[in-house]
Amino acid sequence: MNVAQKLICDHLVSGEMNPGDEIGLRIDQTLTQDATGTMVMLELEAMDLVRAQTDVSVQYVDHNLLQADARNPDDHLFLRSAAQRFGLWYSKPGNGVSHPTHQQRFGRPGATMAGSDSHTCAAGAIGMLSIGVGGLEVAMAIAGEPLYLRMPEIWGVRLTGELPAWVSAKDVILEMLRRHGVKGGVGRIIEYHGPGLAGLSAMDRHVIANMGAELGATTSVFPSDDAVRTFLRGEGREEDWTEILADEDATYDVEDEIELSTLVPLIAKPSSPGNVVPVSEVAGEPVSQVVLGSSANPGLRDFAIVAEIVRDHQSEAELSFDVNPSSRQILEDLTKGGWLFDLIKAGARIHQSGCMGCIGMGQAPATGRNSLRTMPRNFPGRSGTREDAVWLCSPETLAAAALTGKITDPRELPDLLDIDYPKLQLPDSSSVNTAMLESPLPEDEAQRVELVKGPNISGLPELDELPDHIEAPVGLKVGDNVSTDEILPAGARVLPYRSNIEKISEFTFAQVDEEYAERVAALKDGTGHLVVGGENYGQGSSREHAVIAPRYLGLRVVIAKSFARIHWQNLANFGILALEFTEAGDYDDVEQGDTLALDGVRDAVAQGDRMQAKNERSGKTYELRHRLSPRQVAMVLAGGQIPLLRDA
Ligand code: MIC
Repeated sequence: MNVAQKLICDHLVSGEMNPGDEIGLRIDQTLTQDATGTMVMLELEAMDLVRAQTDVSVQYVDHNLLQADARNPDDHLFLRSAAQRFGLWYSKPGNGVSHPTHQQRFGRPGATMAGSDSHTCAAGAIGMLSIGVGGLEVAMAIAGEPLYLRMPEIWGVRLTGELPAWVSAKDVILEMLRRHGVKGGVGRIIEYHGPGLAGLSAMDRHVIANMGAELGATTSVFPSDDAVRTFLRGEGREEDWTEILADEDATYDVEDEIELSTLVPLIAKPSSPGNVVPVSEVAGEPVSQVVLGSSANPGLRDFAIVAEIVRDHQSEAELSFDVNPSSRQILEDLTKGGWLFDLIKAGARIHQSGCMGCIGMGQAPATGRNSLRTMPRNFPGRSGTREDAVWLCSPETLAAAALTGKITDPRELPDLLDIDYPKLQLPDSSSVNTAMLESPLPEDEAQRVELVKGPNISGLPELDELPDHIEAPVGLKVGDNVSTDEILPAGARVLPYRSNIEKISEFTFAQVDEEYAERVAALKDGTGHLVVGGENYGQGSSREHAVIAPRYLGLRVVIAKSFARIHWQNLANFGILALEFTEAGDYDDVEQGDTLALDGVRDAVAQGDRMQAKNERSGKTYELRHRLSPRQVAMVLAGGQIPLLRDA
């Protein structure tokens, strides 16, 4: 078996490991962050959960960090009280980005994890099977229920050779995106193997595993080998290491190879992680901001390399050089190693540990100006600037731009500025800092904790069952690869309403069509509405708000050419019927505003996978299909997982 199969086999509680079949997995650990966690905690409350059933569950606060008013701090207090009430660890605001912090403090080779963040897959770096899902699925996992998913194909990517100077792990995952695009990983687990692994540390692997989410993959997996052991030893947790390697004769459903020595510095152009080109092709573009940090380049190495490149130089005068340390541990190590000094001296603005600009929580770029970031995503408007131009690159490429004020191939730095590629000397062990981590309360104390709810925290909306006859207008028609950042925007203006569905629903699709929310709200208590989408509808984040908010506005059916995995699961969890066109051309026939009629919906969903929709304007009938499992059919019919549980 390969590593992914071993991890699945060890945790399989239902189904067979045949690609496409629904399987159930026992979940050992969960990760929630604040922007999705408030919903998860409300869901646990709705389920009357007594205590978390997992080995380890951690509630992080890393996204909604700016405290422009009382909303975010109120949510922090709510999350702390919920973590105490349900027996979770609590990682305080400023302690760090969930993914690297989890890898440093809690990750364990061989364990499974479900996380309400699409980049949960990063933990695959240390031989975990770690999957990003919607909040409700994490709530179920905390309650001890299995995680259900379709058995993915295993995509073996053999790495050979060594990375050349000025090229690093980020360029490996950008190469994957250059080759395969944002849909390339759908329905697959990416497993990295081969001799090239020897030169990649556990944090380098985190960079690669993390952005498997951008390929649409179910998760990414690395073996647990010596590099993982070295990492855990450095974190003072060598006893958590176990070796997990693919068998010598392991095979993969799909095979690919990257010879690392042939890679060049790469960059994803605005506004998709799939728009990857060599840096040299776009060199000379003016840059007004660079932002270093996030779960996509979180390691000490990623900050130290930039510090050493910019050492004794100044960042370009007009440019804003923003640095978001990924965790307090890393901040402590950057300080001890003197790297923080180099960054500050070169003109960096040092922000608190957390996601910050990655999710548009501050650091919005100026209008029409290029911003280079080491982050994982650059979907339109995600930065908080409506018409933004965000590029994704490695720390080396970022450092070159910081010094020159232009996109610059970092391999030019020796000639341009007499800077050689630094040979980093990193400490063997990291500064283990647990000052901002609170452990679960003992059960008797936990039971006495009251949830602290500020005025911004509202309950979950009532969800009624799926109607049998739907005759409703297409409230919006969108194209291919629409991301959840477009469905329910990020940014400092919207994020503080993550615990208030009524309010956040006003921002639904605002990035695409500012009038959508008002238009469809008028139909909410009448016909409701449908949305029509292209390929890979709902790519990107795990935020279930991108489903709950439009559902609150009366969305009952989405018809698309195809769906992204997490969003598709979220739609079912909240009782929205996800249907796919089966015939080319039907998508083109639909116009926004057309009324579609679907008859006998309940029987059609329950008894098969086909149904029809008639377009009253064009007179055309579309043949549609759903891919729901019987388990999902039951929840869609009931109006969602919560009413299904309540009625059980
Ligand atoms: C993201 O990177 O898009 C986020 C913000 O971390 C999301 C979660 C969210 O929307 O809260 C994700 O990746 O799932």
